[in-house]
Amino acid sequence: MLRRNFQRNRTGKPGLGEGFTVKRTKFELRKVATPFHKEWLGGYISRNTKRTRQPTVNCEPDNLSSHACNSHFATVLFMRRILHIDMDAFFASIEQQRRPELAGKPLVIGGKGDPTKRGVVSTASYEARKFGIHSAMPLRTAYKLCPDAVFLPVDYKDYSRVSKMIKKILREFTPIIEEAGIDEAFLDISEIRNGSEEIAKEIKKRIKKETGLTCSIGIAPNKLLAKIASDMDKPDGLTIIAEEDIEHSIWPLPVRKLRGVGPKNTAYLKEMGIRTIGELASISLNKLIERFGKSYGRYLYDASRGIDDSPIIVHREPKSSGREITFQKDIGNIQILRKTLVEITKQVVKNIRERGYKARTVTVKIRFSDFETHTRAKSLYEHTDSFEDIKRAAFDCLNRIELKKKVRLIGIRVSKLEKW
Ligand code: DCP
Ligand code: MG
Repeated sequence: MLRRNFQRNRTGKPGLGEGFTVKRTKFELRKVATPFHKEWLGGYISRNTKRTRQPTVNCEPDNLSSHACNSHFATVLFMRRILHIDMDAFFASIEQQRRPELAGKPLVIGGKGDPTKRGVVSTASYEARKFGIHSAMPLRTAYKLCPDAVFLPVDYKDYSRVSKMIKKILREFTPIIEEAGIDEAFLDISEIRNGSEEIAKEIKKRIKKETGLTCSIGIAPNKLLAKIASDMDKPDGLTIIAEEDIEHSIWPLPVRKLRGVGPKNTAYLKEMGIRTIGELASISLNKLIERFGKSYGRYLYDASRGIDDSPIIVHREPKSSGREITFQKDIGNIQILRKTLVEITKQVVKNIRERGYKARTVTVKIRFSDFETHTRAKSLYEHTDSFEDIKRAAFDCLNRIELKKKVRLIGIRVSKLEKW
């Protein structure tokens, strides 16, 4: 893509790419260039001290020697490649997978799975969607639309298990991953050497093999476009969007396809005579700011042009997990304190186990009625999620606090967590 853009600029053809590419290129470089890349680029990096004070590349095509243009790293540097993956009819597909007799049938997942009771549709199989059934619709309405559909309750625990399997597969491709929901994620694949299509096909293959499920993938220079792309060819789709595709594949889409454009603003834009993203792109920045305010107006202006600089937010491992109880009445009875400590320890252990962590340090906190607060910590011999071990350490800590006054709060925290 980079090479194509440069060639187009070199030939001076008019269009979205001209000027636009160069400007964006500088920006992308600021965002993604690692010290390694900067070193690799060597003399190509200059400091644009006047405006941005950020390292930028002198983008005159002739200054980028052919080896830079030909290199895979040039692509890495100048254009992010963001992949968005979204599973197809996620909850319903898992059910169809574990009960093959449901495959190809209209299937509705929601509430307790009883369409005569209150509750909403979580999702419906593609076969059920043909009847007009969709997420968030009352189960009773879904039943009216398709009485022959199979209705099942939500088995969130099992869907989370499958979700974790999928995220684990994705992490094998890159650690730069943002978990955007139970069945979706953004991956920054800029630094993977293989082509976009090849990566997407490999991901699809792995997921299908290990879970039996299909997904849809979109690849684009940013999150905004990648998410739109993954939705374009569902189910089992693969759509790659480059900057030069914006005009013909994004502009005809309705404005609500843009992230952040909900029903209210869709209706408001409709009143202004704007239905498509292309129509939105024809409105001046001033007018959008006038109508929607500075921040949202600017967002709409950029988004309609496919511009989005939002970073991938990589999940940070939690550092600790804790629980505290403030008593209704200050407590002077050690037995009650011990019992409460056991209770909150149980909750904390449950929490770390569910998230697949083990802890190395246990800290107990006591706050007396006059707010004087004491903490004691104990390091464990090794990482553990054993209730008995953590409880023992918590009691050791509690015993090291002199309980000279009544207690208003007791807390436990486990830290130095590691994934297991
Ligand atoms: N979900 C839910 N309630 C909603 C929307 C979704 O419980 N209002 C759940 C059920 C979905 C899952 O989240 O299976 C993922 O949501 P998606 O929007 O990705 O929907 P699907 O994966 O079901 O279908 P699609 O193939 O359109 O992505
Ligand atoms: Mg989905």
